[in-house]
Amino acid sequence: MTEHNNVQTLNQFIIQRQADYPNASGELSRLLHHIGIASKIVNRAVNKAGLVDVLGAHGDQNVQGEDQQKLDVFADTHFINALRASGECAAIASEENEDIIIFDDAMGRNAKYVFCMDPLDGSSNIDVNVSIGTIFSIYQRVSKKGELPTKEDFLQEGTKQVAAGYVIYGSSTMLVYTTGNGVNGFTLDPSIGEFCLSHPNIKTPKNGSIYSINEGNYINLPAGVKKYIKYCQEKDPKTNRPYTSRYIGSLVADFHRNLLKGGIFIYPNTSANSNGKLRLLYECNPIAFIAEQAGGKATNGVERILKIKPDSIHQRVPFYTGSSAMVKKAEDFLDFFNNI
Ligand code: P6P
Repeated sequence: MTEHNNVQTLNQFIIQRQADYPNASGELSRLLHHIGIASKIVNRAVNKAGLVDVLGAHGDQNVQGEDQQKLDVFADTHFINALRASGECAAIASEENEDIIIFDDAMGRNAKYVFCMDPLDGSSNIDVNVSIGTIFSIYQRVSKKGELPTKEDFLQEGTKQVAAGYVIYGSSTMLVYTTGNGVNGFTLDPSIGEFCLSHPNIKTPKNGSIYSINEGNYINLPAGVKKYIKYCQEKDPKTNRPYTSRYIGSLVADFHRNLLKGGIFIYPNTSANSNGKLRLLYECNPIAFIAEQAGGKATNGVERILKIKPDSIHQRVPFYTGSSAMVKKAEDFLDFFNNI
């Protein structure tokens, strides 16, 4: 009996889950398998970032006007290659590319899915060894097989996601994803090069005592958010306050901690950014899908993130996500103080 016999690898899990859902297609399984491959390649580079010449800015800027770190471009390239190789992806919307990337070959034209991704989120943290992540979201295309994909394939409500997930490159590397039947977490075991099921059926606590927001933006925040921050800081043992402030400026790391321990993450609109900073398609929607599947909540302060009809692929939205009771409380403050 080897030590790994009682551990289920990602591939074994995908195949077993496919067996559980007879109408599940092999295509999604193959796509998820290739995401796993790309994640391992990126993980290897992230882990060696201090040793191999992949640190520092790439010299270009992405569509957001943000300096592209070399690892950003490395991650973007390797996920694109893995998705092309899967033969199951028709096109990609990536934070690192202004326009959609179309796989205009026989496999791509007949592929069933389109893919949204932030290939390396939090990349400004790369040089200081803070956890970073890949975030992805998968839809069935609405354009006809055999025809070229269009932007409409990507402008679908988040409720239409077929799968969503993230990879967190931290003290260990984890892949966390959902296909709409719960959330499962896999930890990479470097000794066998496999993601192994370590966090089955993740459920996030209804309440928590961690709040995550960049308080450096305080003066630019909406009144309701300012009041909610003060609420978090008041002393009230009955509601376990004051809460703890935890914010490391890497969405995947901040969200993942709160998912497991309970907490709320907020990136609201500010007087500087009227729609906030985070992008709907490849940051907020996938994280929202996971949050809801784990029993949590994700809104723009007013409505479900997953019900927002996107109007552009790099669209930004205000983002409140995590423990359902905490998100509801923050919304109550917004409702009362933003409308007085
Ligand atoms: P700020 C990283 O650049 C990112 O997109 C998210 O990972 C993170 O939550 C947010 O921006 C941090 O933004 O303005 O607080 O530095």
